Amino acid sequence: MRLFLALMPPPALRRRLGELAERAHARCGGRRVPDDSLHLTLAFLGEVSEERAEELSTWVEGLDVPEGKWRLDAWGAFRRPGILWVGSQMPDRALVNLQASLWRDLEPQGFTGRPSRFIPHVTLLRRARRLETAGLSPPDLAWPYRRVALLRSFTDQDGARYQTLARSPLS
Ligand code: 2AM
Repeated sequence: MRLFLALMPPPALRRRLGELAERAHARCGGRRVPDDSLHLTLAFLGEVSEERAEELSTWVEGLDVPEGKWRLDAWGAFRRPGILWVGSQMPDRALVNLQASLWRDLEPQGFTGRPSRFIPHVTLLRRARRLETAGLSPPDLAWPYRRVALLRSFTDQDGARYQTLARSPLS
């Protein structure tokens, strides 16, 4: 199964992110990520066996995640796959530290997908027709977080769907 670690937004923020996705979609087209699927990826783990997934769940359930607040104040894009995202002008130090601490545990477990540069972002649109955000008012949202989720990604007729396998305890 395909697994990744992420932060999932609290419900009120999820709605606000959904509104941003709606505005971005009206301007840029493409496939809007459904509200239920909005997330911040901290580590993409790729294909993992069921046994490995159980070990990862146990590890996640024992993680001590410091709580934090991420400020989202910028639009951004990854040109090649046509991804439009919301994130921050400067990578948030606490999130960068959290991502690094997760990879410090994952690498000795044999996971090799650590990106050379971590750009914290929430994907709102995939395969956007245009990636022009100049006409959109800048985002100004705060994301309070306390725990990390281990998610399974699978595809159905509506595109990618996610299932939560485990969550770290509340800090
Ligand atoms: P995203 O955060 O930019 O959308 C689940 O598939 C999540 O893991 C996606 O949201 C995606 O990033 C990220 N992801 C998917 N495939 C990936 C890959 N090959 N390398 C890195 N991240 C990937």
